[in-house]
Amino acid sequence: MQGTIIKGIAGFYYVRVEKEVFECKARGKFRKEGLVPLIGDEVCIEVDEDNQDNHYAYKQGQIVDILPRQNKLIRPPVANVDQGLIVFAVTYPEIHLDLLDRFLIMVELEGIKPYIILNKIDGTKPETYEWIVEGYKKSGYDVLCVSAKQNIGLDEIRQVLKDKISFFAGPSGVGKSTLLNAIEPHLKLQTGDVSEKIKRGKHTTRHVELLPFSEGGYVLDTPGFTSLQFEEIPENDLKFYFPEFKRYEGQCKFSGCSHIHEPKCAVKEALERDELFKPRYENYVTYYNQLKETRKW
Ligand SMILES: Nc1nc2c(ncn2[C@@H]2O[C@H](COP(=O)(O)OP(=O)(O)OP(=O)(O)O)[C@@H](O)[C@H]2O)c(=O)[nH]1
Ligand SMILES: [Mg+2]
Ligand SMILES: [Zn+2]
Repeated sequence: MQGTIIKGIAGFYYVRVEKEVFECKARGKFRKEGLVPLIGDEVCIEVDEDNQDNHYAYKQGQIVDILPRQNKLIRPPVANVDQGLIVFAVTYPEIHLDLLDRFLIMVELEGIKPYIILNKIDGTKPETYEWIVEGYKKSGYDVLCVSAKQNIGLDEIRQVLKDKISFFAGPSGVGKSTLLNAIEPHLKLQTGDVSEKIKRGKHTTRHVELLPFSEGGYVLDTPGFTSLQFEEIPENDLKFYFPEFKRYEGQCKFSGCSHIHEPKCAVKEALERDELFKPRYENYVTYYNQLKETRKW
């Protein structure tokens, strides 16, 4: 039988085959091959024969094969997703554009469609966050401003989620679980106070799980993250993960232009004309230099 891994707990993988969920162990051969099953993996399972009169809540089985993956993320650890909703709060915790840009690169690297969700717009003046919305829209991203508390923008999110496999990611306390609860009240995901999270250094969401979305598709809640590293990208490839640079492809004087120090660079000229979002360009330069340094070491 073929199914999808919807969650993993303590060495068990929960595989959904149509409406039924099987509790499975992975065959030893995967460990030998250095292959770890991921949430979202399409797998072939063999159901144990002595399932008839067992006392477990789930039927037991074995994962015997993992089908080729469309994509794979390390954070959150998940395979075969269509899109990522990157959630930040316009108030508290404060938005770190560095973290947002790093996350966008990770998602672009895997060819996953990103959406930027700015939550907690209730009680915050648009002037304080509009420049971010403008900046990312200018960069070609879809940005949705929402409030889980006051049910603003939730229908737009529902439309985005319909029939797709989507994950919610972002720092701890931005309201990922609260948003999912507002969209799907039956989920009853645990949420927590931001100051408590910071004080105790604890994230409320502790594991990743694929949850069926009532209008079709799946959603994944994930634990918050505070930093992201991407060491494996050659610095000269970094530009490919900034979609806004594509508009100027072939227009720089030098082929293979890094858009940093070369003369007659179309990207730098566009920056002068205010066609690009400056904080993102600056992050590009920072990451480029970091990647170059890392490679040298
Ligand atoms: N004012 C306001 N507060 C919100 C909103 N959405 C969430 N919160 C609050 O933000 C806090 C954190 O919410 P969570 O949903 O636990 O955040 P999370 O992103 O899931 O955090 P982790 O699971 O730790 O990664 C809670 O106190 C929520 O009540 C919103 O739209 N407006
Ligand atoms: Mg959460
Ligand atoms: Zn250039």
